[in-house]
Amino acid sequence: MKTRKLFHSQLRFDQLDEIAAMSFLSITLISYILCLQFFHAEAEGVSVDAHSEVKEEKRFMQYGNIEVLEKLPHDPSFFTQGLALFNGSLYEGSGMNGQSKLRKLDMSDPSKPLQEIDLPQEFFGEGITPYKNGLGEDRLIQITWRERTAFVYDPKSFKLLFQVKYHKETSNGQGWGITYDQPRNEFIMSDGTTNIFFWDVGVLDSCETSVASSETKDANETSMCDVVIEAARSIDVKAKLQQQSETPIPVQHLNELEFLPISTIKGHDSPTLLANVWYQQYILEIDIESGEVLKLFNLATICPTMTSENVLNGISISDEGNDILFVTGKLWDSIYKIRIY
Ligand SMILES: [Ca+2]
Repeated sequence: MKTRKLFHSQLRFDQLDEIAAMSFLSITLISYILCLQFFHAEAEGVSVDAHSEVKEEKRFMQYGNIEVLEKLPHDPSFFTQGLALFNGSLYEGSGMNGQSKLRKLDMSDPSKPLQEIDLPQEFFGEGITPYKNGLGEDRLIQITWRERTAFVYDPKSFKLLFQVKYHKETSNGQGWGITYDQPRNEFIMSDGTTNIFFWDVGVLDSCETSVASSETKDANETSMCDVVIEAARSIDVKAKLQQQSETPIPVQHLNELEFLPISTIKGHDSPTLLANVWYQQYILEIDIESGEVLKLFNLATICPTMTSENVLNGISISDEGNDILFVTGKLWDSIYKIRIY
């Protein structure tokens, strides 16, 4: 946490001066993206379709659009780390030691929780996602930042079923975002680097079975399962921009994730991954096979002025269509329902 806060401070300092910020960011993807957006508006017209005659490796990232459909209230004290829809309701996880929670939101007023559970003080909550266990039962998992521990809940009863201590799951041992690819029964996880990891949900079934069969002496005691999770595969996320060289640019600090069953890109038949990037005001649509950034959605019009750590950090699909999302951020006072296209 300390390291992270120091890094935040560095970024905030740099962001005080626009020129300095542009200079600082020039070594990262966002500089290229912002420069392109600022100086080359015509780039927005470039699409994969427009280059359909060009070979696959020559494709460039597209620029998508957003339409704000609704502005809903959000708890401005909530340090949002994960947002996910289950059974018509939004679930939200928060971070910070001593303030990490899982909530089921009241959809008539999402600033209020219908149900809530706290993580112990020593855990810094991160991403959340619903999934189905091997018996087809609904579960919800919440990962943690550096504690290599996940919490598994029954999303209906809000009961904590068990904890998982995991190992070797990411490049740096950290957990940032998580989402669920149901057709492949895989978790998709970020760790704040350029890497995205995929691991078999079935790993947790043996945990759940062993927990269910064991007799817990104390009803208040949570069962713990210890597993080694080997990522089934991983991808490096990179973007190829129109004005740049042939070498794709790696995208660092991938954070909150959302699996998108149907791509927003016409003719792209595979599911994609949505990710927001720490301290940036956009969402990326990523090819889950190659790691290629297919599309960028600029959310600057709804992101509040960055004053501290109040960054964009919550993406969930809705039940109103694949292209309708809920988005929010750390300490934001609003959740937005948006359409992406
Ligand atoms: Ca999400």
